[in-house]
Amino acid sequence: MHRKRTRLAARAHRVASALERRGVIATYELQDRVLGNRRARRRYSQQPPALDAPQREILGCLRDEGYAVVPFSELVPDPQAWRDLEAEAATFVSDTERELAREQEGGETALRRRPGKEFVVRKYAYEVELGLDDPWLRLGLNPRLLDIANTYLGMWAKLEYVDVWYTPPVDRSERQSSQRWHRDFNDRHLLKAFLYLVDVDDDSGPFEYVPRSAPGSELDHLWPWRPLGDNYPPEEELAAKVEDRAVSFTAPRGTLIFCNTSGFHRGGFAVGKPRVLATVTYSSPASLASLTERNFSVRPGSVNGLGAEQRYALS
Ligand SMILES: O=C(O)CCC(=O)C(=O)O
Repeated sequence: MHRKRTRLAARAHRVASALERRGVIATYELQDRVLGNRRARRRYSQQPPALDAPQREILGCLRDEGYAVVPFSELVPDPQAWRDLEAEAATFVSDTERELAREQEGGETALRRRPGKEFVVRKYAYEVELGLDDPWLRLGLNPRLLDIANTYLGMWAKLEYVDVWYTPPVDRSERQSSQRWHRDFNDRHLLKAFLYLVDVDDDSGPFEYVPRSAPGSELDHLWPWRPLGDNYPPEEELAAKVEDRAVSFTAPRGTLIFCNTSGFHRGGFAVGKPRVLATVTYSSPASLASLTERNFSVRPGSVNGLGAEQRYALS
């Protein structure tokens, strides 16, 4: 009797999970085709931003290859903006290294990590409240970046994730989770920006990408992106098909990489030196309505004085 109830409960759980899955997929598609994304596309087409030459060049690379690389100071030619980020980064690095040392000695620490991706120490991880005094939030809202995101996505984007990552070097062991080739689950309309805060070479786990693998590009038929799809194909099979085309972003600190990470990418396999970067994610309203959750909330009153696109990105 007990076994029978247990079997029934397991079956009910499976059925409920399958229904929930179908609900999430249906919500995503509906939001993409009819609801949120349609409205976001309309907002964009009513007021498309005027891009200057460096922004247009980045956009061209993104459209052709799915990624673009630029020195931050070329896109944001305000020396104070970079100095502020550098100073914040230095504090994050020294706090993190002190806590990592304490952890090694077996002490309690305030280090933030996400389950399943413990090899990265994050400044924020989840559930943090940010105001406009936060330089990393300001980075994501900077119109120099946001206008590129909106134009690339063809809609007013949502800012979904803001964080700074410290990836300590590990022994040469097996790659785990996002150190392996994958497509991000977040959205088919996706743009991430990674700002290197240290020099990144082969030993510090550079970001890597397979050009033209984003949805709608030449290689989108390889384990194609689907909402809640299987986004980690067998590593060797994928590598055999595309690894000779992959780009590895070894680059000096201050390098900004834009990338549509619904194409194949991996990184953070630091084996000799730590890697430190800031990252922001732009996605569509459909993603936030179904597949993802923003990692921050906005301090009340913070949006006063922002432009319409910036307020939308935070809404
Ligand atoms: O850490 C990296 O370089 C890869 C990051 C990644 O996979 C992601 O942000 O989706």
